[in-house]
Amino acid sequence: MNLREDLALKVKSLTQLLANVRNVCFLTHRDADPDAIASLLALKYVFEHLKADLTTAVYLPEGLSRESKKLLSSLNYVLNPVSYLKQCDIKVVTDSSSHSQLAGVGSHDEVVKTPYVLVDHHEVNELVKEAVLSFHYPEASSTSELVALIAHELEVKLPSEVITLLIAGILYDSKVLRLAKPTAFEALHYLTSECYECYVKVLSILSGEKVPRSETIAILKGLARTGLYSVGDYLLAISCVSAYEASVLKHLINAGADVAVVISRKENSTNIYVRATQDVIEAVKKPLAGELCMYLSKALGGSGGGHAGAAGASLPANTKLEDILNLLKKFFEELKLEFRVMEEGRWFERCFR
Ligand SMILES: [Mn+2]
Repeated sequence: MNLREDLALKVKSLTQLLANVRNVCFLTHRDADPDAIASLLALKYVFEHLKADLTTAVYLPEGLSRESKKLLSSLNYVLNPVSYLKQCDIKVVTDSSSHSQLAGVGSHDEVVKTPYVLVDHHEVNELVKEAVLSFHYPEASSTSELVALIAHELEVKLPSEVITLLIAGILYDSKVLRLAKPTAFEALHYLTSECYECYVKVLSILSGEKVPRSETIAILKGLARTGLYSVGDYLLAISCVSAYEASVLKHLINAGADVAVVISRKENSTNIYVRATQDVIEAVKKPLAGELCMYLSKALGGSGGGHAGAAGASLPANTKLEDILNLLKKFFEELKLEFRVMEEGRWFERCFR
């Protein structure tokens, strides 16, 4: 029997089960990620839709993850979880694989013993054995896709915010489909045929918050001014901006630079920010960004340090361009990485006029 046939049978049992209950408690794992909260809320919608007089409560041990909070707030979804479960005829547990993930359940002993329905996709799951009904399909890439297929089987028409949540849950757990299984595509086919805009909305939420215009301008200016250097087989990008240095660095590294340096001239200091990729850090066997910042500040005065991949230095305001370039050259040559100019750019015009 394939997953869809098995699921169809279990959906029948679920409908029968629902006929005999009035109070349902919904639970998911601690620090609920988007798949956990999406599958929980969608299933709650399905239950309430099937039985209008149902009383439901949501319990989240240790609340929501950062991504889940962002997801719900971008959908203006107001969730009122309870801090204590008093009584339920049945529990519904989504996306959880062990008792410890549900630990900290603030509830009556009675609630702990209450029979539960499980919907989950974790390979190893100790909750399956005692469940009264378990939709346990390790061949699925997310719990959200299972809930979508349950809703489909029950012919429950989902509202757009629930569809959006489920798509987000599927994309989150499948790492934007890189780990997606056939059931994810089946579920997405169903969900996007119902609401294609929901998919577009999830993509925009996942691609991050809207970047303020001033930041976009700083990024584009920073990229336009970038100078490109080779250090051994690696690429070093240097730019200059007066704000949003971290965003410019991120874009330089995303564009393929192995080491990125952004200089920012402030009234009382010349600030240097450095990023280095794991590749180059491993090659030089040194906490590269931190050491470079320390090296510059020792030679020029000021202070500097940080991690292997990200660091900063604050140098004197009157620091000269030639000094920085000479020190960069020396630093990399001491690491046996030959320093060469590939394309000067015009970052220094902006920083050292
Ligand atoms: Mn999951």
